[in-house]
Amino acid sequence: MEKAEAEPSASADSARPWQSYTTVYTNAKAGMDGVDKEKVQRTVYEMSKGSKYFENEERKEAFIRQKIDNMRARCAKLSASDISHYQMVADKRILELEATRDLSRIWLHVDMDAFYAAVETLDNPSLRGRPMAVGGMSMISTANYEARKFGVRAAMPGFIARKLCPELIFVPTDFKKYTYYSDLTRKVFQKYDPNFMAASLDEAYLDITEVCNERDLTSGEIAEELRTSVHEVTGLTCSAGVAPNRLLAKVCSDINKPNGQFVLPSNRMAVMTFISSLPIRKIGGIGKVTEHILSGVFGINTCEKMLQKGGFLCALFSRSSADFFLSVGLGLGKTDTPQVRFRKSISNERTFSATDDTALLYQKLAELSEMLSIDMQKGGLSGRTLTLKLKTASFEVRSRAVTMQKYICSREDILNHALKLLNAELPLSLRLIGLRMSHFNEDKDGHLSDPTQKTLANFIISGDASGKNVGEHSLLGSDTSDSHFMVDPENDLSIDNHETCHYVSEDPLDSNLLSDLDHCNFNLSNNSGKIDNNNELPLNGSVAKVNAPNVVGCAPKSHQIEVSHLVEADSFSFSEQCESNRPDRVTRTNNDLDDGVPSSNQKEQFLWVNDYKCSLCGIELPPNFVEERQEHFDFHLAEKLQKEESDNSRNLMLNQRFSQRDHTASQRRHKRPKSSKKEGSKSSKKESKHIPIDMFFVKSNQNF
Ligand code: TTP
Ligand code: MG
Repeated sequence: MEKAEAEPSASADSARPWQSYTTVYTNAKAGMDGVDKEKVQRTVYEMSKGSKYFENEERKEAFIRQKIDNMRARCAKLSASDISHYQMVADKRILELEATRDLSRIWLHVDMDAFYAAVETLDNPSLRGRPMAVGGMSMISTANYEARKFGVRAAMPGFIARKLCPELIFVPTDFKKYTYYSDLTRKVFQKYDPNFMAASLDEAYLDITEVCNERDLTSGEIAEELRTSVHEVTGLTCSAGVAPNRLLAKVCSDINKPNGQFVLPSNRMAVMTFISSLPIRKIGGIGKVTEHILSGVFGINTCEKMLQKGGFLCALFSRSSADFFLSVGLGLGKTDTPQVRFRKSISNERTFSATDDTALLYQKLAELSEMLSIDMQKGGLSGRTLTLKLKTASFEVRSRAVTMQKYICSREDILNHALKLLNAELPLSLRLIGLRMSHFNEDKDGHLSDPTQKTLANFIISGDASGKNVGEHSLLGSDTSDSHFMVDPENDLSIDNHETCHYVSEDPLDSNLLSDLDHCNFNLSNNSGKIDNNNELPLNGSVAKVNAPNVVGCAPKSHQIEVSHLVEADSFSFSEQCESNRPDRVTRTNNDLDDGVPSSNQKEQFLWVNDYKCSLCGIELPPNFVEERQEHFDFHLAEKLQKEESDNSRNLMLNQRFSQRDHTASQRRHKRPKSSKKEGSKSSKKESKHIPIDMFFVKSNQNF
């Protein structure tokens, strides 16, 4: 096994402090090859220094550096026999992974070029050839290729973009327009693969195996034809990548952007040659943090090195994370089209300049509610769980959810519930609001479902959940064997209706680490481990109010288990050797923190029989449906909270009726967990009960 470390650890050069400020903006997107990276880095550093964003980035950087140092120290401690053991583990695993290679399918990934910018240019041809960005001074959504030459790119604050390119033209976003054009492109995609997988408004995966065979055309010819057709229908250009799996197809579509394509032949030699020198950051699912860690600890910069350092990867990472890295080294990716696919949640969000102006925030919320309602009605959907996402002025991300007893879809209903969630947080200065609706009124076959069916309440009342489901689904065991180990950035796709959905990077490290950092509120520890069963519940709903875990500088003891509605925040830890079903959901086994109590995501795993079927309601969700599984977990949690609350009320009434009032009250006072200030002021009459998520699952697990 080669030496683990190959690169010096990142240390700040005091003369050029921006060099250690590794923002996302320096990662080249298509069209940014000739950009002076150091100039961009320096400008971003100077423009953002002292801001909240900057402080947040610095915290992340410091944390990553610390992680790199820790992991290097752990590598150094490996004995010769450890090293040879893990090398054997890696060699065996590589052989097993190789045996899963499937070269029988032809996948095409199509991605529109500078999508929003191109649509705006169609509308206003005078923009053609001039550097322009869509968005405003606080944030830009994308930039055209002329602007990219200056280092201007998506998700960059507009004021920094203007500094990089003083002539930059700003055009405000107009989502209706983008949706319209997106729909047009999808009509074209459908002709080549009726089951295409839409990954976002402007990209999709198509299995073109059949169409190539039926029409006796090469994949390159089909790609050409599809791109021409998109152009004819929309006036917009797109780029395409063809490869034997989706992971590689996505990499390929970026190679000849804009308005180009790249075909990777379906043979092992071609794949291995292609992958050998490919920078790891090109792989969907490997983001900034993973890149830094792999490079800083192991000197891994290219996919090929994943195999060379396989022993160390197996030694330091969970099996699932190591599997993902090794599979990247082999150029493996998903080739199947999921047959059973649940309709996704629908969500939207808006970023704006930070404001605490309540009227303005209400207005944003109303707009979001309206758009969500339109999207839902378009798909004939009603939903029961509404999640409000907030990003505060200091970049703390919060998520609050309510589950209603009735399905809703109207603007008024959505807004009504969203306002309750928002009002509970105000006053607050915000820079982003998002809304997500989930738990739609249909089952996996698209049939309307009865919200009262198969609920946690039924489960508790009948006491029937456990053995039956386990037995019934043991036959699914084979499906779960190795099918879920790979991080699949295109998992988060919609298939049913090709609805737009958020592309969620499933970087096994980034998603755990960064989001935790993003969501970490450093001053927020007194609520740790508590889910507030808010007494101010809407009449017909329950609110699960959860804080993201604190992981930096305020690492929680692991018995202070929390659950977050954000998948990522619920799945922290990457550097430790531990077992988990998914790289992005690895469990915490840090010896410093571990007190033997399972973490919340471990508990969530307990929910799934054979890692496939919900033991509470029988719904089937493969492990790679990360977001859906998180939502499903939330759903049961909300149900449980709701039931607990109604039980509490009933008990209270009974208690009141059957004397012992004083005695009971004094006992209750004694037992009541610490309430938040807000609750304390409002729950003097009503029984208030906090239900930590671990309590919930300890109870439920008894039935497993
Ligand atoms: P991308 O496909 O990443 O970017 P793009 O289409 O603008 O440019 P290209 O593919 O040629 O590199 O994203 C598609 C659209 O999604 C983009 O036009 C705007 C929007 N978007 C955001 O709103 N925020 C973001 O951070 C990103 C990356 C994209
Ligand atoms: Mg694009």
